[in-house]
Amino acid sequence: KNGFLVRKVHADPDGKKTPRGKRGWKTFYAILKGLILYLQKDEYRPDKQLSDEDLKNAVSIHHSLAMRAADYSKRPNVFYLRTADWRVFLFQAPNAEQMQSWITRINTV
Ligand code: I3P
Repeated sequence: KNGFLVRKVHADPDGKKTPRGKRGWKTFYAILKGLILYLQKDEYRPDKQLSDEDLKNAVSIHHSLAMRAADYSKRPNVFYLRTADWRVFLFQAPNAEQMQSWITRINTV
């Protein structure tokens, strides 16, 4: 599965609150491949190698949990992703259907 997602980093490993200055929303082209959610700055091109930045932004979804961010009302179609190392991301999908589809895909791998 792939598509555009807007990401906010909410908590760093061990659930530590992400410091100010690093909590802004940023658009990525997301690609879910196996147990890795790749977040690229540009749209995917098969010929293009992943940059260091792309690898740094990749998230392991092994033992992670996605759920609708029912308590977050500033933006629509937002879901939480809590990773195995207790990082927390918010992701905004383009619409409700895409949001649900990402949640289902992440939770059923
Ligand atoms: C953050 C940015 C986010 C905001 C966050 C700010 O600043 O303005 O949009 O989250 O608020 O800290 P920065 O880009 O300097 O990190 P919201 O959009 O959810 O308000 P927060 O610290 O209350 O999460």
